[in-house]
Amino acid sequence: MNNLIISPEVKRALDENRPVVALESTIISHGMPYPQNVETALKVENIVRDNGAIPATIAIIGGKLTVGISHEEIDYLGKKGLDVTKSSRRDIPILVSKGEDGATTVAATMVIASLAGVKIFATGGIGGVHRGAEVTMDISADLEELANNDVIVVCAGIKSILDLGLTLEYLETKGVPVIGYKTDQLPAFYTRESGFKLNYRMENPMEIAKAIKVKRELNLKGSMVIANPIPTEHAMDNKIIAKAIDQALEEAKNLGIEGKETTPYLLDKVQKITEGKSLEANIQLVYNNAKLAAQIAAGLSKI
Ligand code: PSU
Ligand code: MN
Repeated sequence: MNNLIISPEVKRALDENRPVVALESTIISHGMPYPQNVETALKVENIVRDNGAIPATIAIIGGKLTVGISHEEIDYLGKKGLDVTKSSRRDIPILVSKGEDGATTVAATMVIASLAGVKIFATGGIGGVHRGAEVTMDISADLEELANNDVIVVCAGIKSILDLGLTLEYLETKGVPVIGYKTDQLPAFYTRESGFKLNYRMENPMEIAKAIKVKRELNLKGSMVIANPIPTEHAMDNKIIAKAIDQALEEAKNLGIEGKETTPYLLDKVQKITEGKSLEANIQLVYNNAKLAAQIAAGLSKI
């Protein structure tokens, strides 16, 4: 397929069945401010390497679905920020046909990772069912992708800008297991606990790799969400973050923010309200997820 470009390093690793970890690019353009976004994206790649896997940051560059973008391209997307098109599954054919750039969400990154044959993907948080979705119907395309695409996603749970309970229900309906890594609870991104109990808990990367292998052998469609709590030393105070999120939601409502602008607006607002504390937590949890994803990928290539 001539619209898919896989970097030589990633291609070689895939051909040799060595571990590869996919990384998204909306988190770079829309999830964090410059220059922290670029610094984080580059460090995440190093963490993946330090843990025995090859990083494959994914984006649409000049209409090409690119797996393993260069450091210059990471810098370009980070600087361009909100001016890059945030692209989910629906945006892919349009951007490719027009030859434009796109920063890929969890959903679009899974689509492209799957085309390239990358099996594991690390990010910060997934999209989900928004609060008030019973009226707005705002449900992230990430969830439908998790239902249908077998790329495994490692994240720090679900951010409470969303309705965590409804998001878990959606995943249950679609047959997507949510596995707590060394936890019984769904982590809530900035905090380790949400009060929502998970059905499955696993203690090491190999245990997770084995479950992934079985899922693939049985040809069960859909993903698995590996929910990895933020390290204790970086977790935020429950009350502070809950208050910031409520305030951000209120302001979004007053401004009439909707559609694909909602998630980036809320992320930015929460960062501003917490004066950067939530940004630091966000960065640390992404590092933590990159490490676990690399370990799972390494485990998977051994069995
Ligand atoms: N949640 C985060 N950080 C992020 C995102 C979500 O904590 O950067 C981004 C991801 O790229 C995710 C997207 O796929 O937002 C979801 O957007 P929407 O809700 O519009 O589907
Ligand atoms: Mn939405």
